[in-house]
Amino acid sequence: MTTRREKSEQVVIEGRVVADFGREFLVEFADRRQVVCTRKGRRQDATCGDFVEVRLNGPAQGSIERVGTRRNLLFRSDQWNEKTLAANVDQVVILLAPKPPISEAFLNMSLVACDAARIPVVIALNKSDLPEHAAARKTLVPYEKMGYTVITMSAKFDVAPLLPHLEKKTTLLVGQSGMGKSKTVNALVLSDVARVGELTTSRDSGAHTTTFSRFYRLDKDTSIIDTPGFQSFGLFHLTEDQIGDAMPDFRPYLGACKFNDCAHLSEPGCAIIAAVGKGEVSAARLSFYQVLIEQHRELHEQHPEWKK
Ligand SMILES: Nc1nc2c(ncn2[C@@H]2O[C@H](COP(=O)(O)OP(=O)(O)O)[C@@H](O)[C@H]2O)c(=O)[nH]1
Ligand SMILES: [Mg+2]
Ligand SMILES: [Zn+2]
Repeated sequence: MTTRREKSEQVVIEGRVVADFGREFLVEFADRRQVVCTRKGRRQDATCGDFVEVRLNGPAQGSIERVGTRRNLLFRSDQWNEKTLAANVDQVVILLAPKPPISEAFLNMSLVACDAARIPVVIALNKSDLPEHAAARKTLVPYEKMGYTVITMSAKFDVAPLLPHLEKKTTLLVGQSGMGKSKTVNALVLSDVARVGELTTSRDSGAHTTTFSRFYRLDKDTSIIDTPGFQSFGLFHLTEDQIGDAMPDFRPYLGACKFNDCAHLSEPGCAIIAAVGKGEVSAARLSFYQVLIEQHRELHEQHPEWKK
């Protein structure tokens, strides 16, 4: 048993969470030493990218005593739970591919999540070596017009287009399973550290997965976080207003609707519906937003225990 006196002599070291296994965390110290840590009684309040204070219980074992204030936090949520992806990142790269095909719903939801968390985004279309690539690239032109940076790359043959965007930043890589996130990390780290195309053992999911967020250092000031594959970027935690505010193409018109509480669904005098009529906002984006708001209302009605 540890006496009180011994406890006060144990060292507290500052580090950064480099892997979030759910119950356990891998924390890296300034000297690059990594230690497996627990966080007793407060599950889920530490995540990849967090700056933490660790009390060492052994040479490679510790417990997280304190989680530092976060600059930002990206997570997704549905009616049942919230899943943190990472904290303290400089930007998010949303990785897409021509195959499996681009899900614009996933892209739009990721864009809203990042904007609501005030995290800049780069949209990267991977697998530029595939013949389906040119058609997929065309679907991203409207996003470029909204002001998003769009790049094309191939994790298999050429990650160079991504490099200038990563420099001196902590980047969180998100995307549906099979887009090439792990392959991209391996190309950047120049050794196979991330698990590519790994099949889960669980039969019902059946998807290629990385099962937890993991932080990789590319150089002193540059790092990238690989995230687990997930199919939907749930936005249950946002209010309807936050969703509208997180759409940069809507922003110039917000506040110009006839009704102050306009939800831009079918209200008369809606400035966003009018902007779609004039071709200034895309009908597809309005439709994405309206479907999202309708689903959102339905879910919140079924789960009134959640504060909106
Ligand atoms: N042709 C081609 N295949 C790729 C490319 N990047 C990844 N892949 C393949 O796509 C599959 C999924 O890659 P993975 O990195 O596991 O995707 P993740 O689920 O997003 O981490 C693997 O079979 C990769 O070899 C690419 O640039 N071109
Ligand atoms: Mg992966
Ligand atoms: Zn409106």
